[in-house]
Amino acid sequence: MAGGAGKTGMRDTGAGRSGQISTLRALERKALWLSTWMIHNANNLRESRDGLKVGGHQASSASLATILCALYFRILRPQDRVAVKPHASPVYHAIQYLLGRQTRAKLENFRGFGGAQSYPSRTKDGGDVDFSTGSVGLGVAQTIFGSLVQDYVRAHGWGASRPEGRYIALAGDAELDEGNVYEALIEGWKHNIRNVWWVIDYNRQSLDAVIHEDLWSKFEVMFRNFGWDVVIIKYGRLMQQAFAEPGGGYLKSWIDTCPNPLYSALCFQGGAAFRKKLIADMGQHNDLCDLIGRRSDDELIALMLNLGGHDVESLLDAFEAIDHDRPVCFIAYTIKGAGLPFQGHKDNHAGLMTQTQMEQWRKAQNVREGFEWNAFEGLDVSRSSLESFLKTVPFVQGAGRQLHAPRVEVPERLAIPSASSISTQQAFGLILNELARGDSALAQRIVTCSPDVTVSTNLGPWVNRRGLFSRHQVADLFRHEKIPSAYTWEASPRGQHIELGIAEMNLFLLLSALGLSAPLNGERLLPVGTLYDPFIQRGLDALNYACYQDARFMLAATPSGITLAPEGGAHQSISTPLIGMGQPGLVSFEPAFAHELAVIMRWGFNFMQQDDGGSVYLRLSTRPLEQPPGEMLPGRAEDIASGGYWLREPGGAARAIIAYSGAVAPEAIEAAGLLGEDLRGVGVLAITSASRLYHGWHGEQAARRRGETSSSHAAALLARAPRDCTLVTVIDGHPSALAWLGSVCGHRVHALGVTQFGQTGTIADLYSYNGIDARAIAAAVRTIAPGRTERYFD
Ligand SMILES: Cc1ncc(C[n+]2csc(CCOP(=O)(O)OP(=O)(O)O)c2C)c(N)n1
Ligand SMILES: [Mg+2]
Repeated sequence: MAGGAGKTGMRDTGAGRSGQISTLRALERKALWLSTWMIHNANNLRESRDGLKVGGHQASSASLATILCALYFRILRPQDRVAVKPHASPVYHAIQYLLGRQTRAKLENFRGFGGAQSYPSRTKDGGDVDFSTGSVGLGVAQTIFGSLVQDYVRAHGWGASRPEGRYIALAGDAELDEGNVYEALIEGWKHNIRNVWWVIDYNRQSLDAVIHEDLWSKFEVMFRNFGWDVVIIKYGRLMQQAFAEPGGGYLKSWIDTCPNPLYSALCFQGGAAFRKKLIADMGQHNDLCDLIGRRSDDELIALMLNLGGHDVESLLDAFEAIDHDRPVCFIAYTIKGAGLPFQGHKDNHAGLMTQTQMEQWRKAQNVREGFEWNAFEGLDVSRSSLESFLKTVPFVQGAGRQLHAPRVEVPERLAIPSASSISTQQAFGLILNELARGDSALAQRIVTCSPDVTVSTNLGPWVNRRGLFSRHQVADLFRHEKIPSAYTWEASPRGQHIELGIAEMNLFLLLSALGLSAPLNGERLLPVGTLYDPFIQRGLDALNYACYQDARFMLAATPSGITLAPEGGAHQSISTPLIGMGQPGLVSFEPAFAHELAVIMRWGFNFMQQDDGGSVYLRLSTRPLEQPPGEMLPGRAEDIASGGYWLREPGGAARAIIAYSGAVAPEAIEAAGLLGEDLRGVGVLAITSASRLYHGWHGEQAARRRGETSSSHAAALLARAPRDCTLVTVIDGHPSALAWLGSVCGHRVHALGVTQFGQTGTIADLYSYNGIDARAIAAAVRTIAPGRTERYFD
């Protein structure tokens, strides 16, 4: 066995084992009770406050309750990392409560402000949520990348003193409709992943309805195809015992061939309905009729509900049998809503028990009124044995499960590429190359990754020096054959670049996993990912997901805008500056010059490590620009990092200022020159980060509303422009990204930018076509600052 995750538990088959099973069954009942009560309680509160009643996912929770109990109370170790299907959040919280890891107050306030979250959230629910979930499919796929990062960390010689963990996803069956799951599966296979378990809650229901027949067989083939083991947990102990009785074979084949919707409907209808149907279909088999006849309606429905995923013993057997580190997919058969009045009903996703049903359910659970939150109420296992069992649960042994890693020292400054004409994309490659040449702590902890655009985003020099990561040595055959190539493509466990296939979703999930390495592995990594800017939109939900989890990474998106001119409309990005501003957890920058980028990257590596920091998005260009001569002025680096600086201060009598971002710098400067002969003192404001400026200004307004004094960088910059001058903004992106600047000090604005799908052409063609060339900028100034400037615009 290669991995340290190893066996999951001691396989005890004697009296100890049966005691354990009955304790687990009691806990399972309690977890289910608490989850339904929590939802009922929350909905009553909501209804009285807002008139809103929403589904609380009682059915989804019931579906997964046994599986979660088997895992959390017995199988999981503190080092294991789990993504729980979003709609099982109530039962997840109930289990944490039983383990003493969740407070009653939070449960009472489930779905309320500051209460336990509707979907498990690592930032809001705290320590034991390893991966947030909510947007289905992402948490599942995240486990693949989490395990890859664990391998990366250990291959680099870090964290060896800690036991290796498993990365486990509890997935709904309909989650596997999400394409990103398969993208991740392919990537996982390429990277030879280990220590991953996916447990599929195969309740054959999604939100709207009962799903297609035989999906399991497709899953099975697919997972095996990608090198996974597949374990099907279909029949519980009661079923297995019944199958061994005379006539049991007929029962088994009836179950196996029963269509999903029918099985679900019969579960909803109950034991009598099952009896009727079984006799109608198989009444000619006397021994089967006897088998059924020996059971009351209650016993018959208990038997038919005893699918593998509802039988803790069968689940433990399946989990404990795994003694290797290969990835495993468990397909656990369940009934959505099992045990509750709407079990199996196709509409049960948002189903809620009525007051009367809840009352009956409470009595059936032996829970006295007023004792609903009591963890030990109404169980047939003594409080003391439950308490001593809970104390020995492996998952809660040891210190907290969230780890910490020291800060990685970032040098005082990053070397600025010296070329006189260079693009920000080239500068990015050179800055990383310079880091790669040295052996600073920063260089050691940087991990780069890219979805098949490593070379075309200028990561090549870094990869040449630092190598590709793979758990096994892989030689560069071209090099071996002495075929000249600019790039070394050699992989080893020491490599610092993770090469991905094209799927951008995977890039963001990997960045998310790398960016959580400090809390999950106790080892800080500083991930840098590259992609083409327009394709951020392809992975946007995963980017949002990474930020929601507070993963920390740096994203270099290049080329961007229409400035990639001849590449054409399909590769041009227009609205990404707005994503950069609108995405919480992400700070975006769009520098024009190499020295700005060096300052921003340095700032970014620090920001990624601050408790109140976040991730960084660099929107970079392939357009080489003449670099401004001379040294940076004092204070300039701070201004660049804060979002902007005056490239040319406005004169006291200035009637116009031009604010630009990124690759259109030469046009802004040229326009100011054109205007300068007649309009005196036109200022040029370099916006390095609209997002930093905006958030600073927004924060200032919020502070003022609270009665605090505050000032923002945007306000400080714009206060230097005369009050009545006009502001022309220009960006190779959506104009609204900068248009708001006028509101800071009340300047009139004319916002230029790109609002339509692009064209191919030269930069000059496209800037002119979209009205962001020097002429158009100057013309915009003319419309809002009329004066003697007309002669330039004929
Ligand atoms: C990306 C995304 N799309 C849609 C939804 C809305 N949604 C929530 S649950 C669900 C179906 C879940 O079915 P399954 O995964 O089988 O879980 P079950 O309800 O059976 O527990 C859908 C479509 C979502 N949460 N995320
Ligand atoms: Mg389902």
